[in-house]
Amino acid sequence: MNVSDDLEKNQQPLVEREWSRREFLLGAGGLAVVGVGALFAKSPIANAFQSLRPQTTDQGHVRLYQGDFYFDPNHMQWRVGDQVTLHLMNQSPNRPHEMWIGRGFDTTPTEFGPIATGFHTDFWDGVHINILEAYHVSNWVTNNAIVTSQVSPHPWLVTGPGNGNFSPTLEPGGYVTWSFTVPNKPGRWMYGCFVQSYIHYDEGMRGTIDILPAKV
Ligand SMILES: [Cu+2]
Repeated sequence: MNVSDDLEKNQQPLVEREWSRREFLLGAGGLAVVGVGALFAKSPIANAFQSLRPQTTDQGHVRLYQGDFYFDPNHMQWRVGDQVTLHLMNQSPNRPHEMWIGRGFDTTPTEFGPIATGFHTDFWDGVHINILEAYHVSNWVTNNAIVTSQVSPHPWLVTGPGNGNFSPTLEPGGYVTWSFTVPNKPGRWMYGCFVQSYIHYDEGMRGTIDILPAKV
């Protein structure tokens, strides 16, 4: 018997043990999932769970990450009247990103046809915001939002209408935090980044926010 045969012989049971253990774990896991699923499907808890699920809202501190080219998460659910403190962080190592919230598109004609360059309706119109934190901000257009408090200094703040929609633009590694009360604008809204016109948005820097009516 040579050395390699001997090794093979010694290792064989080990491999088998590993395999069977993995198989056991997978099998047990599968069974557990099926078991819980079956239990839920039959129990009234399933119905309660389903009816509760659409009610889940992002409130309090909400974290939203920007990257090349995505928002994480790309869906949020807010409720009218809730207090939200939004932390927006640009995790890109080398690209600036912005964040608009709106509905409908404004388009610009190009040689390839019209492209969307921003949202037509600005979600932030008339909304009171408190700017709590700002780090490595290129600029922050406030448009028709009402800034009730802000950090200082704030040379990056571009106040008043006529400069585009409400949108902070963050440098790589930058972040901002602002708080607001979710305005009475229920329904589906979109968020997105329109840096380089439509390119970031088209590459995936977009998401949706469902705003639920106020709790009665
Ligand atoms: Cu972007």
